[in-house]
Amino acid sequence: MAVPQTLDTLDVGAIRKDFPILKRETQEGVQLVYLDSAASSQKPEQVIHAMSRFYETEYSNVHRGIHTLAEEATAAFESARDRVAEFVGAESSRQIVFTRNATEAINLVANSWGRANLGEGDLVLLTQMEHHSNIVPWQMMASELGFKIEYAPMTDDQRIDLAEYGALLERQPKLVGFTQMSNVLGTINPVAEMAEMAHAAGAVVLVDGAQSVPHMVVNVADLDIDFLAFSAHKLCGPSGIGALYGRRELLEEMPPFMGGGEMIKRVQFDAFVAAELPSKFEAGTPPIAQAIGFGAAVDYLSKLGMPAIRQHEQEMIERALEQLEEVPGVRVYGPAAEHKGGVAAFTLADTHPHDVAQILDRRGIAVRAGHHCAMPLHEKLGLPATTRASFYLYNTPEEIDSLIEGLYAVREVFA
Ligand code: C6P
Repeated sequence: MAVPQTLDTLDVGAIRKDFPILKRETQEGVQLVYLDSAASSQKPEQVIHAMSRFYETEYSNVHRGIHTLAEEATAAFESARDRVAEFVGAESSRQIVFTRNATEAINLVANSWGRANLGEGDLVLLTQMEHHSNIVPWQMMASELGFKIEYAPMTDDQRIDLAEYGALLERQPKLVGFTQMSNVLGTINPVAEMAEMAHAAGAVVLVDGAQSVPHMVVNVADLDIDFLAFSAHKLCGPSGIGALYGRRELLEEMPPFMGGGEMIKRVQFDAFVAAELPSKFEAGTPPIAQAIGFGAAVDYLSKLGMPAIRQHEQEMIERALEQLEEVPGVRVYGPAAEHKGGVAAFTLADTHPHDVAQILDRRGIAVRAGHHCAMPLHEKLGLPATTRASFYLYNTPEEIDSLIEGLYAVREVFA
């Protein structure tokens, strides 16, 4: 299914009916208001049913058996890969490696590409707004291989400082890795421009799409990037599966990441020959039903249209920022709405973010509080923690009103 490029408005009322969990109350008489989709999204019936139908009628291991179920399960599993490839604009589904999540996809690049290409004297360039998943794997490899890591700084309004980024590129990093959308600031980075600059400096480009792929059109060919990491669970799919897109020549040259069944062509007592792509990187039994759910999730989003989803979230964040800024004591982090996805991290005077989240929870409002797996970024902002509300295709303007009322209630408790 092709991703529609036309803008359409979402029928949020109808969409909400697809998500059974949104009907629930968190306590008697307290309706759930789910504002934590940046941590993980909720799942529509279309995904839940695709997975249960698969378990009920087709389930088997894949790529191994020659019986009917094995063949049907393999076809369904590979069809899911085809649809995920199409969703991100990959030329071939061989360039989509199924992983456990975005984190594992980045670890795959750091371990496999990193081990083959990085050493003493080399540089990897990241940014100050990275999630731990795009910092720690590089730190682990750096301590083993001896390369250095630098972090491109941010402007005062918490966007990438492109001048500083350009200056760091003059040091010729071998790889540049950055998030397309910050999970704390909501900042949407100019990926195509950053990738072009990085390529001109001779670097390979890895994009962390964990927060962008669920919310906007992400096309690897248009962006001209080398690697893209993302997770199914943030885009209406199940947990336990994610994907790495890779430029074919790079994936072909990279050594396997993990060893075991499935990733080999031939094994002898003293040697092995690795399988073709993508099996080379998929050791062991894969997350089979999760792949079916992943395929159903990208079908669901494609049918609604990613531009329409982005448009809805843009409207939500504009409204949220306007209203949040009127609550006395609230400070929101990140740039203006036009540069942001549907993520608002904020502090409320000196009330601890955990207290804010706990009081909101009593009103059924689910938000996340803490460092959101971005401790260096919080340190840079001079904050131990923030409270974060994040929006998705099923959220309504009324839910923002509930959040704002909730924050006034928090203020009263701590007055
Ligand atoms: N951020 C959040 O609440 P995994 O856990 O592998 O599916 O995704 C990791 C990841 C990588 N990059 C970014 C920008 C992310 O936001 C995340 C996940 C969640 O913000 C859980 S910590």
